[in-house]
Amino acid sequence: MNFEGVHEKTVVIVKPDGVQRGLVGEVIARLERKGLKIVGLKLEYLSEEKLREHYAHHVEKPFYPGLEAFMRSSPVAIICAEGRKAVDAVRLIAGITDASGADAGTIRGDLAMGFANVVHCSDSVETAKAEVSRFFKEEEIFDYSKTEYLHVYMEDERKGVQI
Ligand code: 3AN
Repeated sequence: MNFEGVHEKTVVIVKPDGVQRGLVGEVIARLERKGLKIVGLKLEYLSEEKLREHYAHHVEKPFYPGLEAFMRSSPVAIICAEGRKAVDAVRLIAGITDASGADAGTIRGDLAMGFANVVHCSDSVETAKAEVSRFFKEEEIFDYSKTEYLHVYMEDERKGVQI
């Protein structure tokens, strides 16, 4: 079986608000129902160093100390999901950053009210590659066949043909 076209990876982090509100299963269920394959999954307390690297674009912002404290207030659930155009697909499922205005039907639109917005997800293919390396060791990413893919994708999509 050739699943080349469906190997794009993205990282989803269920943030402390999501973990504390018992939404880990809800997030995973939404990813799975979409047809994404979970290839990495764990709980972790994020370190100050890792957060500074992850939120490098926000470190100088006035809200950063609060963001860091929030992100360290509980373990987070870190998920690596795989599929065709997975980065964009998950961004659509997540919804926009300020959850109060996120579309209904998205994780943030359905489950959050502001910047405590349940999930982080990679924002580009390039960022996703960096985040997979930042959050997962090589042996924590599982390469396995998912028979469901035979029904989630057309044959050409599984082969990586651009359509
Ligand atoms: P996203 O998580 O949608 O990719 P980013 O990377 O701009 O958005 O923001 C990362 C996190 O920083 C957000 N999820 C949110 O928790 C926090 N954040 C972003 N902008 C603000 C803001 N203006 N005020 C407070 N927190 C913010």
